[in-house]
Amino acid sequence: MRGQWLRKDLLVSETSPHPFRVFLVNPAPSAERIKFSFITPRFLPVLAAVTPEEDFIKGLRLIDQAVEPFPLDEVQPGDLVGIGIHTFNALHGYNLAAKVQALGATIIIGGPHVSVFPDEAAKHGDAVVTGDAEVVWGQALRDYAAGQLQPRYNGGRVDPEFFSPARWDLMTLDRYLVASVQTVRGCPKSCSFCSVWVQDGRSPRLRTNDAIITELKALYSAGFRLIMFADDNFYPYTPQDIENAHNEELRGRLEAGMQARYELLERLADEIPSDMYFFTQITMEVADDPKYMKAMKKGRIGGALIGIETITEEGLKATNKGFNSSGADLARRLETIRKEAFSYIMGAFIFGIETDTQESMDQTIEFARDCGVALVQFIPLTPLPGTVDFQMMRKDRKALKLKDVNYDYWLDPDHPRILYHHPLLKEEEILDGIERAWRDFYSMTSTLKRCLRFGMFKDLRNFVAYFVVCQGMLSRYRRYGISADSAVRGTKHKIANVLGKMALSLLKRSPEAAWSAQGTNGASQTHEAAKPAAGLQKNSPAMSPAAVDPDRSAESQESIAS
Ligand code: B12
Ligand code: SF4
Repeated sequence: MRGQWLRKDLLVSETSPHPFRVFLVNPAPSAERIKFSFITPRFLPVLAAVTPEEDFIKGLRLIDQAVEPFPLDEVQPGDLVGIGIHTFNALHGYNLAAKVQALGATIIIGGPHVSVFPDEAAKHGDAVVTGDAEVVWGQALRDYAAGQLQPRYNGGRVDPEFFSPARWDLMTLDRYLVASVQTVRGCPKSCSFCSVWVQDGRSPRLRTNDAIITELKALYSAGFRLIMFADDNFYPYTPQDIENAHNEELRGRLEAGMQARYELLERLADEIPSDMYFFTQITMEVADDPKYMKAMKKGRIGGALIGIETITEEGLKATNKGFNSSGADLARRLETIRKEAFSYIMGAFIFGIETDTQESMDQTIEFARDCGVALVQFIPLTPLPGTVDFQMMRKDRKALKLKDVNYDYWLDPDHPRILYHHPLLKEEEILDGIERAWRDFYSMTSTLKRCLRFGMFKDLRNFVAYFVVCQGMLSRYRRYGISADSAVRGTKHKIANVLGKMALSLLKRSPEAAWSAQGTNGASQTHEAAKPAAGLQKNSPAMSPAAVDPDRSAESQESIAS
């Protein structure tokens, strides 16, 4: 009921849509804010790009709470606030929704968590959007303007031609080290702890290469030199997948998909300036595909997150990850990738798999230290909503026994990091294993040894950058893994901010005057009525914070990088 009288007042008839402002927000804890973030939350500029350019939208503002506070004092009755949540920031999103609703604004909630629990999200917002929002977002806004907002919108899985470029001109880009660009959605695998294949599907949807290249050029002009391809799996089909295709039509489709990948990698090499590098997420199967590895190297894919998860055969079986290797073959594959494809592997490991033991954790720590990966993350196995693990644990059909079967841990800010009883390990042992693993890998000694092994001392800038990133990983991501920064708690601010500034100054360039050379009006990287650079879609008017709060505008112009 909150705020309803205000909306009733404002919602007019279908024929005369009421004007309103749109805020889009990536919620994050506000208490321990750090002023920089590793990666841009892509949904913000993507939704901005598909926000219709209609007179009833008075302004559009993007807020990433990981790097800036939400401007509650600017919200007016009748405004519309879109909140995007994944499981780990759902609670922050719901809390923000309550505050904003009390001010008379209307709330629409979307994001991966909503697609799994629309009923839960519906309790906190006026409407929820499940699935991809590229198509339904505009509809929801039009409905709202006409006073006919529906409680549910299902965006489904849109075809790749609807994947939208992002409105980077509306983001405060000097806060981010890396920009995220999506090239594919979906993954053909079916790992038990992952919700990607359930939500995004097992048929990879490839974005067009033209759209990708145009967006990369614009980001280059904005100063980015590192891009994350925010893909579930950058290697959509293996030669085996193509060989095993059960009919010609499917085989043709998969082959065309791979052809498009090769063309993309070729174009990265030919059309994107050679000091821009890319990293992504990929399966280790690529080690057995020399042609693709060569193409990745040429396309300057400098690194990728590889889900190693576990070094044991039983662990791979328990997670339905049989396409990974264990033992000597695992070491061989990683080394092949490092030599043939890209130097920087980020190995992602999980502790707490039902077959894990004290011994296997110790061996994993040792393996990680010696296997030639440049970065690691160790996280506890956590049953994510929408995964097979979640379903099985809730039905008590797994060796890991939930402490409380109906406990919605994401709604509890103090939930334990280990949510189950493990058959072979105590909770403290798993947590201790994780802590030791991070500290071992990122200790000064291990880091310097890796620098020596990879010959990093030859290039001072490279060495310093790597060292800073390693220390940043330890201080910022030790407890919750590498993240969108939207769920991180307990990080030491000052250290993280200093390291963030150093990393930004080492790895980014000032936005070129080329924003204007690329056909813009030369507006700087503030929200201030910036026109999109080439490849950035022209759209709804950006709200100028300067118009509402001069102090904030000054803050947004202060360049962390400089
Ligand atoms: C790239 C990526 C990362 C990167 C970068 C994250 C970033 N800042 O972008 C890295 C590696 C850092 C990362 C980390 C993590 N990630 Co991640 N990540 C992704 C990935 C592959 C792509 C994200 C992306 O940019 N998508 C592109 C945008 C456009 O899509 P989108 O965000 O889903 O938004 C669309 C819709 O959801 C919807 N929508 C979203 N918000 C809103 C809001 C409104 C109002 C509306 C209407 C619609 C809407 O519209 C958008 C357009 O269609 C996704 C999987 C995926 N395919 O999305 C996983 C994913 C988001 N990550 C996930 C997880 C679990 C994590 C980690 C917790 C893993 C870990 N333990 O380390 C961390 C931590 C996250 C955190 N704490 O903040 C899960 C979340 C699952 C869940 N139930 O919430 C996903 C879905 C993958 C999975 N395993 O299932 N991730
Ligand atoms: S963990 Fe990786 S390989 Fe497995 S289903 Fe998820 S995205 Fe695909």
